Amino acid sequence: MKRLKSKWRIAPLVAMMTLLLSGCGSPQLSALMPRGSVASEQLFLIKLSIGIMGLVIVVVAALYFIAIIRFRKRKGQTGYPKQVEGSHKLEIIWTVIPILLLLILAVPTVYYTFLHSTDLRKDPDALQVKVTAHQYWWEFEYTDLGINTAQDLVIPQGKKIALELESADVTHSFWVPSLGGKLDANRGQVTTYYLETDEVDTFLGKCTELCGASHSLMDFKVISKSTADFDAWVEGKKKPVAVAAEAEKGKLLFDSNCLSCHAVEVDKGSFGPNLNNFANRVEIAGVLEHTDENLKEWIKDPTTLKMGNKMPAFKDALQDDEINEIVKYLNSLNNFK
Ligand code: HEC
Ligand SMILES: [Cu+2]
Repeated sequence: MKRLKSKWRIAPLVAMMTLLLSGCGSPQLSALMPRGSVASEQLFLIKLSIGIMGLVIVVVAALYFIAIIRFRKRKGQTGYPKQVEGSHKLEIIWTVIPILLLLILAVPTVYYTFLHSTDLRKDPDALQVKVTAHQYWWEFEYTDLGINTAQDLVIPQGKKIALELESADVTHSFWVPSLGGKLDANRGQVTTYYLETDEVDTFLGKCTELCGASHSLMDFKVISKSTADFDAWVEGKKKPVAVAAEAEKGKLLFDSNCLSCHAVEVDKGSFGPNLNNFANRVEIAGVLEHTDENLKEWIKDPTTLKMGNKMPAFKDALQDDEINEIVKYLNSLNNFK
């Protein structure tokens, strides 16, 4: 009775774990809920290898229990049981079956590994994007379109995105769980890879190579749009930057304090993220909700929000009202109103 009771004590724990674990995974950030062809094919490989390994475990465990139950020493039994050493039949069976299983695993794995690293940089039907990883942000350069942006990778639905990855400093790793991955971004060495999705949504991306103090905050978004919306986005990005009258003061302050690190023209790269059309950035620095308050906090002291990042603090260099003016200017950078 006592033993039974203690067993039941585990029940709430199991129920809690079930609840907790069933909450795991969001459709924007889960390799188990693929939303594009690469991720689906990768999930197929995961299922295939788990299936084969599960089968091996079940068969081996069953044989093990059959052996210890059926062939255990019985009462009155003496001498050695029949020896199977050197049995050709058995040796062929336990050599051929694993070879076959490994072949079933290896053929699709090798096939998809090579397929997914196809270099599409010369493919005229693919959208060309050069990805540069920085501590701790992502730069996206649309080499054919003359667009340089950061944190938000906007892509057209149903088109292959040819990615060319590199790093500006240490090794990072590019991963969009719902769409596929991962792939290292190294300094001085280009790696290639592609992604595609038929859906319109915002997917979450992560750096998955420990790259420094704010590694876990090195997030980005992949925003897929319909072809028409994507074309409109390209057009909007390329419109010349118009400065509203109420943002003039902020622009002057920005030009003298920030322009050395942040390009605002659409096609320029810079030491920090390009801030063209910054008002449309989903989050600030990839991780902070995009509000005026957070933007002010960021400018005042970025390192408390993202440890070790390379933007200097302006809490001593600029007055609060100057920072307010700059925020007004950044909010005015919007061609999509
Ligand atoms: C020394 C170079 C440097 C200067 C000067 C600088 N920044 Fe930055 N800034 C950076 C870097 C690097 C990042 C990326 C930080 C990260 O996420 O790791 C950044 C990020 C940002 C972001 C977030 C961008 C995004 O994509 O979400 C904003 C907004 C920003 N800076 C505003 C400013 C403003 C306003 C000024 C001037 C008052 C300024 N910065 C001055 C280097 C600089
Ligand atoms: Cu990183």
